[in-house]
Amino acid sequence: MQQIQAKRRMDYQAPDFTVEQIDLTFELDDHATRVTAVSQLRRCREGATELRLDGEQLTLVSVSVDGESWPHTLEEGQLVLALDQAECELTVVTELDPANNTSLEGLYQSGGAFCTQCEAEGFRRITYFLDRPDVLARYRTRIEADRTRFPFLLSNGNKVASGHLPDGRHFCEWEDPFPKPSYLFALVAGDFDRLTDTFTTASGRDVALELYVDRGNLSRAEHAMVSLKRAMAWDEARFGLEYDLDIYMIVAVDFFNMGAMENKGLNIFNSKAVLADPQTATDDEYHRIESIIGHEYFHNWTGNRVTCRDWFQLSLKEGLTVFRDQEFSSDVGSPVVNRILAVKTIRNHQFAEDAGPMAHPIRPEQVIEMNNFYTVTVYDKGAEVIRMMHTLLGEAAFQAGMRCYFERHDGQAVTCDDFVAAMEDASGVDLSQFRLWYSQSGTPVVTAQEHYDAEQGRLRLVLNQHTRPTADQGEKHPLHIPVRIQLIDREGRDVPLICDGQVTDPVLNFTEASQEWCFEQLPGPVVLSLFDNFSAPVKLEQALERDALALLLAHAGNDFARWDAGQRLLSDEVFALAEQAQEAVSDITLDALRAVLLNDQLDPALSAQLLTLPAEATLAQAKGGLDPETLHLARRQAMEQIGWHLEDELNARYRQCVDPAYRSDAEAVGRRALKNACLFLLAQSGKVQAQQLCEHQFKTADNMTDRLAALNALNQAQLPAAASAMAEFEQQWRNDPLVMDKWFSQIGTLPGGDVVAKIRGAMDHPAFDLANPNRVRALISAFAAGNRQAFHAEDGSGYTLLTDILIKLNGINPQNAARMMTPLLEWRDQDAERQALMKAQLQRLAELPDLSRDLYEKVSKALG
Ligand code: B3K
Ligand code: ZN
Repeated sequence: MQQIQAKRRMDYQAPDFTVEQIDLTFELDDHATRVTAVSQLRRCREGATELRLDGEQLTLVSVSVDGESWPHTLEEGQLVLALDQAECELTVVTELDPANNTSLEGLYQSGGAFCTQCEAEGFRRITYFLDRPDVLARYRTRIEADRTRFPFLLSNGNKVASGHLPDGRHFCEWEDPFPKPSYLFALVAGDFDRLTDTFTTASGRDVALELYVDRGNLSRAEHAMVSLKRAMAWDEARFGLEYDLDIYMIVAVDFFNMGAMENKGLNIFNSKAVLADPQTATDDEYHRIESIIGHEYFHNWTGNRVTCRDWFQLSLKEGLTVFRDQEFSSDVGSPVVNRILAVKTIRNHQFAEDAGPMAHPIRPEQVIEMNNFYTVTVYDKGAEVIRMMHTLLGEAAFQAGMRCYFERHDGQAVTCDDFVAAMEDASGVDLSQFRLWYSQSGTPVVTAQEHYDAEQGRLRLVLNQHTRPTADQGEKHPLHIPVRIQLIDREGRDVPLICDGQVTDPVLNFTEASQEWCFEQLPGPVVLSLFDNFSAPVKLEQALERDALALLLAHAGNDFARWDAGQRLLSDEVFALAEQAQEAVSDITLDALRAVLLNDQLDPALSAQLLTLPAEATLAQAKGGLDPETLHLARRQAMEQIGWHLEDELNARYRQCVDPAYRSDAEAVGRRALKNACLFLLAQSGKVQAQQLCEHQFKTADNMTDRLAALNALNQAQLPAAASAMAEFEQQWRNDPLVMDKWFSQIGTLPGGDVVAKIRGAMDHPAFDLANPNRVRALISAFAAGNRQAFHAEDGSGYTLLTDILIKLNGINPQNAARMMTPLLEWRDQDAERQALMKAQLQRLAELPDLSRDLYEKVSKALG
């Protein structure tokens, strides 16, 4: 492996030159697209004499300054010019080959249409440019293309001109009045169906809304449009933020590396994050679409109007925008279910990242390939950090902080520190220690000790915090951790929090390595619930007996705390089974679950979550040292017993939740979730009646949620009817790749021994395409990240399979390859034999002659 130098946050320097205006002309052609970029340059540092422009995978045609051909050199990909004027006009002409661009960065083709992806550093694959987020320019874009193949020519901003050209071609010109960094540039050219609508902003401006989808898909675009309007209204109501252009466009494409991209006025979406109808998309997908549509829309202010100074500040826009999209989902849906989903992401994926070789703070210190840092840490832990500030400040002061942030920084490229300063200044809350969350990686472990004094009616609570050294950082300091707590008595009644004779705030400010609190005037023994609503992204070690957990599950005032107690109870059962400390799930837990099933006052969506066991990855994070096979079998055993013992209650609840016909409202969604959670546990019992119920639901379902849930229940319980159901599903959907992704994922997550062979077989299916990230992730990531038992098979076949695919993808789409390799990085969690097998595969990657920067960064860290 050759060495590649990392870029460091501390080395930031403001640019010597900036671009105030850029006029782009695209003469679109499959293999020879010509791009003419005319930039108005201004020198920002007195005495600067050299202009260095980023460029990758470009054919340079010409360079001129103020109309004259200009001498230049190419050094390590950069275009270097000597320049000593304070202002000038630079013209660069480049040629591109979009049809052969499989990396899906820069300008490429998706199903015959042209589209772009420029974040983080893709604009440099379009022209030589100051491709950095602190260079903000006004863009004018002219697109020329064949009129028949590409009737729609789109770019950022407002359309200002269009017309015919010779040879069956036409053109459009777009102007974006808002200065923006190059990563927000977008272009689309293609033939689409278009769904149009309008939105009137709070101040009375009409905005045209346009959603472009592949021909024939119009009926699957409604939900995205409804979601967009909902998001626009929500951002006005909750954050006081209005849309700022006359048009907002969304284009759905099939080949896309992530969910979507917030380009100014022209979002480009993965079709998976747009298209939905009840026959083809599940309730979870409807929810995800609404959340991604919201997320990209919210970026218009948090990301676009105020952007990042440099890429180390990525969480400035991503953490904040995830927080905003979570709040949106929560305000328009179920707060507790949305909180649960967010917490699962942290416990399932982010804790693992923090414990592995790619550990980094939410504001990373060094980066080799920026695309590797669009992580659960930057995004989701970043959102938790914003949420903690929200908890410490309260909604009103937090919103005052947001207003201060926009007043100070609208139109600028700023840092995470600027954001925290605005919050601090607007609220008067001291966030100096809190800032450490931006620079310190790792998951704090908080240990709780409780000392109850019955005579005095007092509880002394001692909290200790400790963050273990991480791969990137040896020394750790105590963090400012908000701890939301609650006390209940043995009858489940809320107990007031009294310290020093005063009723105290339920959020404790935990700032030292060890700290204590004393709660007085207690009516008797109490149960203490810590980190209600997951008030901080930490691991908690608190010895609570099962009966105390069951009490919290039944009575905690905070719904999240109920779920969390239930998850701890269930985890405890799985661990005891895995360690053979017990042979059967305890009655306490069975009774607690029975009570959930019998309680028809509970929101069914919450009941469904209460009945779902923690994922294997979450269990593995909570307790190291169990081999994946043992853990998998113990979890299965727990579910089998629950299904067996609670059969009657599960069946009864199932029947209560059956709706006569499909409905899409939240209540119906909740009932479907509960019904399918019951079905899953029933199937795990392995009983014949359960199999019949699954089969019946599979055959008669009038929507994809129910159909897929039945299929999944059959597969996960390895019931004999699974095979024919899989065949039937494939028959029905073989020509619809987005639906086939569900089928591929079912194969990827199959339990049992021969899944690797089945995956290799599925790769030969006509719907499979290694160049399409959706297909690859549906099959391969479902396996590597979601099927621990098979991925970690003792013979190493899972590791080999993933590596075989990574080797192929390294040459096709390095960004996707790097994202998919994560499960292979975490070899330290495994036993010695598995470690050796995993490292051997990492070594195979390391020896690739053309190892991409994306994979290099991860492989070298994993082996380092
Ligand atoms: N900002 C984009 C992500 C771009 C990823 C580049 N590898 C989507 C989002 O977070 O909204
Ligand atoms: Zn984002």
